[in-house]
Amino acid sequence: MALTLPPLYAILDPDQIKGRAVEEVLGEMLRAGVTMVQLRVKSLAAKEFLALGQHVRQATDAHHCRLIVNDRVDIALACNADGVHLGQDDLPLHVGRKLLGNKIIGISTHDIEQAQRAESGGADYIGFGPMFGTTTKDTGFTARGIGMLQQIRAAVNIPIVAIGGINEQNVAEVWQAGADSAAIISDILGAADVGAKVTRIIQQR
Ligand code: TZP
Ligand code: MG
Repeated sequence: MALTLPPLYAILDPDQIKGRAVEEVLGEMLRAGVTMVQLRVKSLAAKEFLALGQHVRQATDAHHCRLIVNDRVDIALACNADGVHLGQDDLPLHVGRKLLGNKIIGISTHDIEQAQRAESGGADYIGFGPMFGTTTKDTGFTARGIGMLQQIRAAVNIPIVAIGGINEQNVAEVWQAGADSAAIISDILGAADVGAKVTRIIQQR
């Protein structure tokens, strides 16, 4: 069955949380109504990544929130996540599908060709970006912008998660251009009041 994504796809990345416990920030997001969380971990050993994934799974389950694990099919399976998000250099989509069955698989894309390849290969959604300038990740790509997002929208039918430099101020524009969902890291994790930030974003949809 086709996947329906919520307007906000919140990304939980421990490296982007300063001076607070990851668990506490996650709790604020969930209480504010986040229903899809991606766990993005770039600097933990597999054992710690798994332990965090298991904790995040418990907390998200308690709030009926979906959990997607970034990069790692093994960790997604081990913590019973709803799916995985794979980049162009991660395990290929067909291998992820073989291992994950009908769990959710999202694929990062940066142009129309990648987007169409992900769709024809059976991805459940695509990530598309970087939409705007961002310092959270050195993507190696220039900002794609609203015009290119509209072209991607016209080129594929599966849900689109826009990512990169999206914040409370520009999120409405991204939805308007055809993104089903907006993935946000720094604008949420860096907010003084994470719950209030999430609420202000969700309320715009
Ligand atoms: N992929 C493309 S841009 C990006 C990722 C992971 C970073 C998005 O972070 P932010 O802080 O929402 O710009
Ligand atoms: Mg990746």
